[in-house]
Amino acid sequence: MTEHRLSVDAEPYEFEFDPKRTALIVIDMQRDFVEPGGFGEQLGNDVSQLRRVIKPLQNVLAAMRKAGYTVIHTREGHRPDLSDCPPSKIARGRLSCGIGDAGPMGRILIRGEKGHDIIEELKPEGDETVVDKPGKGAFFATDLDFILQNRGIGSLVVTGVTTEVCVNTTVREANDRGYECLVLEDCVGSYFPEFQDYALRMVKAQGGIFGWVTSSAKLLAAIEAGQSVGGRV
Ligand code: TIU
Repeated sequence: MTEHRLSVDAEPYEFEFDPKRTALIVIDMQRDFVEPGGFGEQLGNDVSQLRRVIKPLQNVLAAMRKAGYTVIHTREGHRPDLSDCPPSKIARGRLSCGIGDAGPMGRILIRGEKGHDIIEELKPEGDETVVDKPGKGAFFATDLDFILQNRGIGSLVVTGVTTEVCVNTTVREANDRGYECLVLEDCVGSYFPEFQDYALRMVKAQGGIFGWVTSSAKLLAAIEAGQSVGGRV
């Protein structure tokens, strides 16, 4: 297979990738994080802060689906018996209504409950992979690495929530495993504006210590200028 590389304007310098070996990863765009009544709100957060990523992420999803890229969604959550949830995670925050407890959208962060699922606007389509993860990082205690290896993926376009928690943890895990990560600044969101700023700066500092950062507009321009992936690896 001949390599067909695209380049996108990014920080700290241009990000080069082979579309056939690149996947879009959409992290934890679940009701429990972006709608009232879920885990995010129970932690004391204003969920409306995260909703600004929905529209640009819809555009990126549509363009990358159309061009034939691999698309992977993740969901943070646990088995109904909580056997995959560390007691320390359940206890954290001393919440009156926390992980496993009944909330307005079902049991909080429990697989199969309404709140745990991905929001309607960004629902997985067709054979897109959904990775259920018990931790903040998408590689911890999941088969994500195995799936990416089987598909020959070496680069990740990273989107989702929250920038400083699950996105940052996943980028660090991916980087240590040899993946090259491009984070889309308008497609990742934080409950805290200052954390958004610093979490992105942490990724791209020191010559791109964990990866690259760009905007969805710049990535879409690069994808449109290139050709479609033309079938998976
Ligand atoms: N609390 C917070 O900012 N995030 C999480 O608990 N999970 C994810 O980021 N997905």
